[in-house]
Amino acid sequence: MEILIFGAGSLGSLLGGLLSRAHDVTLVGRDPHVAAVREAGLRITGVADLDTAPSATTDGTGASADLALLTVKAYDTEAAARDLATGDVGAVCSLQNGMGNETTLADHLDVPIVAGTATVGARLADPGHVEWLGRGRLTVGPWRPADDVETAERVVAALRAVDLDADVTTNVRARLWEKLAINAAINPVTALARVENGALSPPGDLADLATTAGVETARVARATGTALSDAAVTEAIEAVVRGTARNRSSMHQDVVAGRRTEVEAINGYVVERAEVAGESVPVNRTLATLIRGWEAGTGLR
Ligand code: KPL
Repeated sequence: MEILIFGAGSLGSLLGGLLSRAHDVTLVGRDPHVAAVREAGLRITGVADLDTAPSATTDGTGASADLALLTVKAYDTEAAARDLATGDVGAVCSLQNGMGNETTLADHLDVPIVAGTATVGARLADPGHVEWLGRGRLTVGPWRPADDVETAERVVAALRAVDLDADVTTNVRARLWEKLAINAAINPVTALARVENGALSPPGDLADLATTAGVETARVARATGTALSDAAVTEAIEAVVRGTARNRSSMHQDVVAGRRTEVEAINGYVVERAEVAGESVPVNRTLATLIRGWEAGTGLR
């Protein structure tokens, strides 16, 4: 299968490198990482150690592929969708953090849209080198009623062909809310405390804070029509903390690198939806305020 990885950061590069063992993969990303991959290939270390050689480019316009896997930051989805619309892709699958990405894709692209989540731990160690710090799993499903399940099944088959743990769900909205709760819990707490995900293992104050953010998110999910229990969310957060203990969350990586974060698509989204539903989410509100305050103080907003 010809696969375009749109967003060759840590997760995109890891998936692209792994998929290139069985598929024709092109990474779309930024220099100096893209230049390093073109020159010497992409090295993966951690859960597995391997040298891979996907194609790589900084230009995402006019590309053709059977499938585009979207791994750009949530605030770059619109730009990515516009670039993809100038080319010819058979289907698009978002594996991004946060909510709202699929709606943006559907606004710009007339192809099947697959929504998905990834709980894989990954870190870009150096240009051309990605660390795989948590095996994780990928769950994907058709986004709209018109999006056939076969496309999602083809995505899963492509991922499984390189031994990634992947499943199809027919209720991807529930899975997106669960992943939102995981990110709302782990990402801002690890970013603000500057700790690896494993520092949120219970018992402990950081674990309690993260769980409260996750449980608030589950309450908003239920208030807006998605069944998601507090127990399921608490278990899911604990499982991801265990499975990615040595990873720095993407928001932690962003803060350390002085980059804008995905707070609006994560805790910001929870706060916004809570307001509409008349729910109170004080922990998400506080975490969002602190991350926004850091972004403002760093000149990022
Ligand atoms: O999605 C992630 C992220 O860091 O954004 C998790 C799964 C929490 C891994 O760190």
